[in-house]
Amino acid sequence: MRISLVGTTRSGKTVYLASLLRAAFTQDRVMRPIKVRPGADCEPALDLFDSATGILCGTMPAGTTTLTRYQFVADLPGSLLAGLGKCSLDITLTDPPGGDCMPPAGSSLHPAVLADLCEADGLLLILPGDAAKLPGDLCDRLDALAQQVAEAKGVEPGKPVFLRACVVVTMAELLPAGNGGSALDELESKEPYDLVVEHVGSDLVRALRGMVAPGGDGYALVSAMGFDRSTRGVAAHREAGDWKLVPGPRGFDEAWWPYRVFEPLEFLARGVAWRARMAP
Ligand SMILES: Nc1nc2c(ncn2[C@@H]2O[C@H](COP(=O)(O)OP(=O)(O)O)[C@@H](O)[C@H]2O)c(=O)[nH]1
Ligand SMILES: [Mg+2]
Repeated sequence: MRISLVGTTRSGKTVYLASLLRAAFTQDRVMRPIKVRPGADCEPALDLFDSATGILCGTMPAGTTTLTRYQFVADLPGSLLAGLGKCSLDITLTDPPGGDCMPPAGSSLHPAVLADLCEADGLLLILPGDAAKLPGDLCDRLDALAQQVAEAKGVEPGKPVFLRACVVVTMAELLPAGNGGSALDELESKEPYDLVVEHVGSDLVRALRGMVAPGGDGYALVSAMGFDRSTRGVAAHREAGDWKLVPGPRGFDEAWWPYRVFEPLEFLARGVAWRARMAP
């Protein structure tokens, strides 16, 4: 199954991918670990794999002036108990120069981004949990994307263009308003769907549902930078508008506690996701 990853500039795409590549190496034992690896011979993905820890700690790779196409493979293990077979996802992110793979309505998608979307069975839409990074015209951008994909694929208006689509709010640790409890406990006490609607509005849900068959829409809250294990609060620190992880004396592997980063992949692959996965 092929997945196309999209999101506006600064929505957290690169950092989320870095977290997926790095998460299989954390100290946390997970029952059925999912592994995400660079696609065969994909130089940009291999570079991202090598610099993943630095990226999570706030060292961003230099922006490129050329189109960069990243390919990854996610291996999902099977489960005899749940009657699930193994499966794998081919995940692609095409970063046009300037970085906007989801331009405002009225401007066309980059042809390479459109080509990827037309090949994809699933859409992974990254949205930033940091409201300052959320564009006001998100819904128009998603409608415009759907329309261009439908046109290019020759799909009738109103018919689904993807098998599944998942809205992924990353930096989700920033969503809880913090009324006394820890950010983690507050986040866990709410339904992802409700928080997504609160954060981006129900118009976006309507736009998403228009792209898939009934039941094909999913909602996930993830955090690449995650939580502080001892305080259960936000782990990242803000520096001049950007967030950085500072691992401290225990080192990166001991300190890093990402939040539910694999859930969107489970949903896209299988149409269901167990909330127990990667739960801190
Ligand atoms: N607090 C927090 N900030 C994040 C997280 N992921 C990304 N960010 C912030 O968002 C910025 C943009 O992320 P990036 O992945 O470069 O966005 P892209 O343009 O979509 O690739 C980063 O520099 C971080 O400051 C996260 O999980 N938590
Ligand atoms: Mg990026």
